[in-house]
This record gives sequence, C-alpha cells and structure tokens, in this order.
Amino acid sequence: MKAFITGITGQDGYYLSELLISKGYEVHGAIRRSSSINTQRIDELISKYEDSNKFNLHYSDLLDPSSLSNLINVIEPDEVYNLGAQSHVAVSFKNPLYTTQTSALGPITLLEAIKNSKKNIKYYQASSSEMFGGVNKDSLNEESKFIPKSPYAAGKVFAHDITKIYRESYGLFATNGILFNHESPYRGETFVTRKITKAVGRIYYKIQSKLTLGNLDASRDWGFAGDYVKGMYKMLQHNEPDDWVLATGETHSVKEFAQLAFKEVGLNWEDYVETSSKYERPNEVEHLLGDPAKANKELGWKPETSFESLVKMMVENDLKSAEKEKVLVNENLLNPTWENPSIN
Ligand code: NAP
Ligand code: G4F
Repeated sequence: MKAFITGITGQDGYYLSELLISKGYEVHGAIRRSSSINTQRIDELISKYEDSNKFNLHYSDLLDPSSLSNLINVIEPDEVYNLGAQSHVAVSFKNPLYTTQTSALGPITLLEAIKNSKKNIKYYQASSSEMFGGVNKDSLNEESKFIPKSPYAAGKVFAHDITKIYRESYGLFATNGILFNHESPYRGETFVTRKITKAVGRIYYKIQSKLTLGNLDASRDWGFAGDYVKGMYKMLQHNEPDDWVLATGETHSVKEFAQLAFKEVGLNWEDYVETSSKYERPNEVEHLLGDPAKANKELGWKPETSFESLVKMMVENDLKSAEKEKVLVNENLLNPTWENPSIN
C-alpha cells in the first residue's frame, strides 16, 4: 500500500507516517521549501528509512496545484491524506487570504487529480471542530451546524463541503475527519497547550520567569494526536466513505490546563501566568466539546489517552528540552533573557 501525505512535516504528519509505516505502507510526503529546516519532527524517520523506499519526500506546495497533480500521477497512491494547512487560528486573522487559499486549493486539486486518474484512490480531508464555532456548551457531532468564526474555519468549511461534493457527485472515496483539538510533544509551540508546557519546563529551570496567555476561560476537547491518527487510518479502511467526529467527549479550560501543567512540577500556575489582550482573537471560539459516538460505533475508534496523561506527557517532554537548554544558557551559548518565545 502507498500513502501520499500533505503536511507531513507537521504534528499529525509525523504520527500518521509512523503509524502507516508500522502497517507496511510505503509513505510519500509533500514538503515545501523553506529558508530554515522544517523537517525536525520527521528527521528520525528520514534517517531510519534512508536506505529503503518506506519513507519518501517530494517538494510541493498546496498553492502549486501542478506539483500536487504531478505527484498523484507519479506516486499512484492508494490513499491520500490532506493534512497540510496554515493551521493557526489566530494567524489566520492576520493572513486570511493565504490561510483560506491553502485550505481550499489543496482539496480541489487533489480531488480533481484523483477523479482524473480513474483509479480507486481514497482521500482523507483534515476537517476541524473549529468549523462549529463553539457558540454554546452543546456536545457536537456530525449533524451539528457549522458557524465558522475565523478565516481558518471558513477555509476548512469550504474544504469539508468540496470533499463531500466530490464524494456525492463522482462516487469518490472521499472522507472528512472532523477532529477536535489533539496535542502531543510534537505540537507546534505557539498553540496554547504546548506554549504552556514549554513555559513550565523553562520556568522550572529558571530560563523564563512568566507566561503570558490570552483567554484563560476558553475550553477545548483535548486529545492525544497519536490516538487521532489511528482514527484517520480507520476512516479510510471503512467500507463506505463518510464524515466522522474524533473527540474525547471531555472539555477543559485553558486555565485548567495551565493549573495541571504547573502542578506537574510542583508550582502554582497563578505565580507565573499573566494575561494580555495581544493573545486574544477578534472572534473567539469559546467552548468546544465533541461527541465521538459515531466513530466509536462504526470505526471501533476511541481515545486511549486521558487529559491528565496528555498533560503529563507534554510536561515531561518539555522538562527534558528545558534541561538541555539550561546547559546552553549556563555555557553562555543562549540568551537567558529570552522570556516568552512565542509571537502568537
Ligand atoms: P501543523 O503541525 O500546523 O502542520 C501543518 C502542516 O501543513 C505542516 O507540514 C506545514 O508545513 C504544512 N503546510 C502549511 N502550509 C503549507 C503550504 N502552503 N503548502 C504545503 N504544506 C503546507 O498541523 P497539525 O496539527 O499537524 O494538523 C494537521 C491538519 O489537521 C491541519 O490541516 C489542521 O488544520 C488540521 N486539524 C488539526 C487539529 C489539531 O488539533 N491539531 C484539529 C483539527 C484539524 P511546514 O512544516 O513547512 O510549515
Ligand atoms: O491552541 P489554540 O491556538 O488552538 P485552536 O484555536 O483551538 O485551534 C487548534 O485546534 C483546532 C481544532 O478545533 C484546529 F483546527 C486548529 O488547526 C488548531 O490546531 O487555542 C486554543 C484556545 C483558544 O480559545 C485561544 O484563544 O486557547 C486560547 N488561548 C489563550 N491564550 C491561546 C492563548 N491560544 C494561543 N495559541 N496562544 C495563547 O497565548
């Protein structure tokens, strides 16, 4: 089996590649050229499989449709996972055109290439719980209404709809995974969970003295990325294409996350956390809670990692990184006054 993954350098790209390789797949991924190296998460896979055909990378960009179509023709994959996106909601307000274009152009190009190939290529679209808008405390499922509140969410609604349209119009095996927030030690450092756990590690080792956040009352249904990529894979093995929600069915506030993360190292979060409107959004998604019953019933999928284990896993990872950073600071190889390493 051959899989083609866009967004392979991201958090989910890493976990999905690892899963598919363990199942005997030949994995192909699209990476884009950047001025600084963007393969940190997958470097381990690159070196491990350097002498085999299990893990292969190709230059492409979601804004370069011909490169994507060419790759579908050359690779001839059995499965395509479209994970690539400008995935930061706050940044989507600053770069609305770029964000919506990357979200929308990728699916249309990939679905067109799949349709034209006349082969039975299965397609997974990375849809998002952000599309629901989080306007009340209801538990959200596949039937819930989309009320997008950001350019990011609007782009994802388009991608979701076009995936469904190609499924219904041309009979393609095209699925949408509506995933609620999922995190890990490989989570980007400007998303709130990782921003918190990274700060906990650095504060513990006295490299950083405070953590500045935005809306502490927002709540999210946070799961572990390693569990969620198993759900993506299961969707493409189902007998019929469809849309499925993946979530834990539990929601926690940003405040609760911070409280628990600081507690992991014996610190009181209130001594270190401050807030700034700089990290607030023009239109906030206040509350997200998902209902994964359909995925549980039809795919046999359920989350395996609790909220507490997730926080612990992320804090432990960032404590190790901060310990290494501290060595560099002590040797004057790094500036210790670098307080809040995030611009988002
Ligand atoms: P991520 O860590 O931010 O990774 C995004 C990936 O997209 C990276 O590989 C990035 O490449 C790539 N990308 C960005 N712009 C691109 C472009 N113009 N052309 C080609 N590739 C581009 O995101 P993630 O957390 O793994 O999420 C994977 C997907 O699921 C995304 O589509 C996201 O919107 C969606 N999603 C995520 C969650 C979640 O909680 N994590 C929940 C629901 C849906 P670089 O490394 O070069 O930047
Ligand atoms: O961690 P976040 O930036 O994730 P958000 O906006 O929920 O989006 C993530 O999950 C979506 C699934 O629902 C994905 F589709 C999307 O690609 C991404 O992976 O923010 C979570 C909450 C927000 O309410 C935000 O306002 O945390 C709040 N927050 C409070 N202080 C902060 C901060 N968010 C960030 N990034 N940084 C802060 O300092």
